[in-house]
Amino acid sequence: MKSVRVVCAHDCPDMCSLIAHVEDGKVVRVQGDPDHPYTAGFACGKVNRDADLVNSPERIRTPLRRVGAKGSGQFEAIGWDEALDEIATKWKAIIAESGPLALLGYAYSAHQGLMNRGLVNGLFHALGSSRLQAGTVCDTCCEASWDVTVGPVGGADPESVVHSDLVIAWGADLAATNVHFWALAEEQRKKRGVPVVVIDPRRTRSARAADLYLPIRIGTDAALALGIMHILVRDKLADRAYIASKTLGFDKVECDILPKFPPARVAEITGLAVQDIEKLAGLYGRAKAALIRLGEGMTRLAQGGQALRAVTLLPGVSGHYAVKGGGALLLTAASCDLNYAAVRKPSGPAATRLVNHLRLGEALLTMNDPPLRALYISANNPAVTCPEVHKVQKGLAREDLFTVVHDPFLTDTARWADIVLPATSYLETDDLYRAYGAYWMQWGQQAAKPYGEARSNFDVAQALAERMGLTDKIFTLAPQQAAEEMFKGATGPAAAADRGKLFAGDPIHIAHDWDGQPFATPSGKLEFYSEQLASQGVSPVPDWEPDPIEVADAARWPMRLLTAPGYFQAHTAFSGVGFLRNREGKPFCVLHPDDAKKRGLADGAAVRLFNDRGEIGLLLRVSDEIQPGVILVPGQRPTSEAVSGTINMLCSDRYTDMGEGATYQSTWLDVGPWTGPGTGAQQAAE
Ligand SMILES: Nc1nc2c(c(=O)[nH]1)N[C@H]1C(S)=C(S)[C@@H](COP(=O)(O)OP(=O)(O)OC[C@H]3O[C@@H](n4cnc5c(=O)[nH]c(N)nc54)[C@H](O)[C@@H]3O)O[C@H]1N2
Ligand SMILES: Nc1nc2c(c(=O)[nH]1)N[C@H]1C(S)=C(S)[C@@H](COP(=O)(O)OP(=O)(O)OC[C@H]3O[C@@H](n4cnc5c(=O)[nH]c(N)nc54)[C@H](O)[C@@H]3O)O[C@H]1N2
Ligand code: SF4
Ligand SMILES: [Mo]
Repeated sequence: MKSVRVVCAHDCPDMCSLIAHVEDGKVVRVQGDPDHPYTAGFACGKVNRDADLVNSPERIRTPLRRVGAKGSGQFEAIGWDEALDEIATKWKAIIAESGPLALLGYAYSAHQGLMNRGLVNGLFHALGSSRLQAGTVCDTCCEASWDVTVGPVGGADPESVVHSDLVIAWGADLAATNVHFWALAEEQRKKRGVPVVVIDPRRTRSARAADLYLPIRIGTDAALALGIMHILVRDKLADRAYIASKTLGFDKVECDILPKFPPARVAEITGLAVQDIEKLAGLYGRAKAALIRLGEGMTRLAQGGQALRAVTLLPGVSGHYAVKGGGALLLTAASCDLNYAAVRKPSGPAATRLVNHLRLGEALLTMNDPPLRALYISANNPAVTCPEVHKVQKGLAREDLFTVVHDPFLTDTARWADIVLPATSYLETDDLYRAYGAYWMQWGQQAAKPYGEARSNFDVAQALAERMGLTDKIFTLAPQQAAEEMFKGATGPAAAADRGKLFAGDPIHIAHDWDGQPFATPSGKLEFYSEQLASQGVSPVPDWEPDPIEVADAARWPMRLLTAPGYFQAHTAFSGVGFLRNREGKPFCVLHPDDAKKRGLADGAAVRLFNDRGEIGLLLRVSDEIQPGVILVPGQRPTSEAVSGTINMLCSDRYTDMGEGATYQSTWLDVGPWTGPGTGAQQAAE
């Protein structure tokens, strides 16, 4: 048995260094690297099972060609050359007739490696095809909000929490999505008595462990943040020197906005107790180095940008942005200045037609001049994870659409494909990684032989580039040589990395030696007033107002959707592991006991969730971890696992106020007994 140091490629801020134990070219166990300071010797509950993921008997072994009707899931095995030739022939014919805009490459984040993620995009960039405006299903709202406020620059180093005297998890279930930061925060709490506050509509695992938990009403975070500012000003806890030297426009907020948010009104809006709001403001105002971990949870709704922006401004009022261990952390990646374009944009037009990631269905159904005729999906499962899934399915069902899916598994999306290609996982390919929630960079080498005939994203992008006649050098380089290209023109700590050590597998710390949080806004300051927002027609100062469409929906439907990460499933990426599927349980929703009682719904029964967009069937869990009026649906699960359907069938593809992101939680619905095939008792017994 040998041990290979690898890097976790799953979509997660921690980017763990891992040790893969390998026997006869097969990974038999994966564990956290004890010699990586942030990973600290442990992986999460999901990745501890990654040996089961890479060796899953559910993986695809060979390329497949559709033989049945679209979506029937009937395929025949074919060879790689046959598959790649067929793809290239089709693409060339489509380009000849309709131009390259008729092609769409759709690849996002399930492989965090910069090569395996980047080169697929590089292929479509060089082909001049329509391009994916990627990430709108995920982080573009929070990123746009952070960028107009702080600028495109990383936030606090999570490891600086050793200097913090207060930690606030705001819209982030750290015990699920950021376990290494959570472990560090817990350690500070135990060792130094640093209080941990959780602000979340769900009493999550993190919330249950917190010193103070605020069960905030969904979509009201801006009001709470402004209420805290109101109290800080009232109690003379605002850092006036910091505000004067490092921020822009606070006077306007103080005059026009804060008077609207006294504690009593904030309590009314947020559903929180006045005492809790006062307690939080007192804790925050008196702390010397409070660290806010900003989660994306608060941004997954119509006014999500305003929510995150208001919270991001808080350390500007307290002055904690100046202090080690204080400030805010959303993402860190913007401060890793590698030359990404070397891989992602080798050649091709600078601008092209864009397809918003969350409106794939709409694009497939309505785009014209030219219509989308070929779709290549790599490392995504939009038939489950995109809102308005019905539209996505209708688009994928088009007979005149040539769809290729590259994935280790025959996903819901792959079932619609004309050609399916088997993909390797991170354990079967080389790549360069940099974390998006910590300041680390690392090379991960291939640990195992590919499963069956699986090939990596990088490899397939090169093979297709060759067949399409692309001559950019990047399509001929080995992964390490391609990674070297990213250092040309790079700046900052990443550029200064010792590449000998890097490519030998050593983790490289790439934290900047900042004296306080830098601001990369047009003014160079933390912007309480944003001219950029004003020019987009968005309130340039933070504010909270009810969203008119949400108000109208709330008048028609009794319940609001709360979406949260799964503990043992992350989207559908681990659905090939039976153990984890069972740990997570069959796809379920959670109702407060009052709501369940009102409808005569019992714990364990199959229930019907419905709105104007359709209906789905899930199993019911009754729990007071959420407030009445809310239906929690954790994760997005494949349709085959559920009583019926998947949650995104009920979610609209409306955009957020900033960054054109997804608004899953601006979804209203109702719930009742399941009346379709399969009864609650049968489902629960399965
Ligand atoms: N209702 C609702 N919907 C949501 C969210 C929500 O909160 N609520 N969250 C959204 C968010 S944040 C995100 S990021 C998206 C995620 O959306 P997706 O990216 O579509 O998520 P996954 O289900 O993880 O799909 C990833 C696919 O990549 C495959 N894969 C893994 N590794 C590789 C590889 O190396 N190569 C290739 N080719 N394939 C690979 C996996 O098998 C899996 O099928 O979902 C969004 N959807
Ligand atoms: N185990 C696990 N880990 C994951 C993932 C996963 O699915 N499972 N997904 C990965 C991906 S792709 C991403 S983008 C990250 C996302 O990770 P996070 O940034 O943590 O974001 P979310 O998972 O969307 O939601 C986090 C929390 O926000 C809460 N929330 C929802 N609405 C509101 C609100 O209006 N206000 C407040 N204050 N809180 C709210 C939810 O209840 C949830 O507990 O996690 C990554 N890590
Ligand atoms: S915590 Fe995140 S980075 Fe670490 S092993 Fe789990 S998924 Fe991978
Ligand atoms: Mo995400």
